[in-house]
Amino acid sequence: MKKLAPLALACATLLAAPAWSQHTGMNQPAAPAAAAAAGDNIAEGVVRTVDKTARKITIKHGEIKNLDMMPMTMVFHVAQPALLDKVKAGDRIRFTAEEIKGTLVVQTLEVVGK
Ligand SMILES: [Cu+2]
Repeated sequence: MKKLAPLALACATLLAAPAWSQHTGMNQPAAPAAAAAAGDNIAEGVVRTVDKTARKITIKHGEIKNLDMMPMTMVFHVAQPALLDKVKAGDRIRFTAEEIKGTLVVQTLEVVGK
């Protein structure tokens, strides 16, 4: 028991130190991130196809943080059909998407390059 006591103390110190440093480390970037929450949800992609009749758009997109999605090519629905009027295949876009009742829906869309 005499040998265990200092060991336990050392372990407690080792565990406590990273826990504290991680905690403060995470808190510092969290504050500005929360303020720019909307900006963080903006994803980038390239339009592959536009289907105005079905109100769908196929986007080769980068990471979508709010959907926890890795880069891929996939079909999205659009919240407003008018969003599809300003894009065509090949356009580079910035967009936001949300999952609504199991369907991924583009909420906003902005062309950043042709
Ligand atoms: Cu995807």
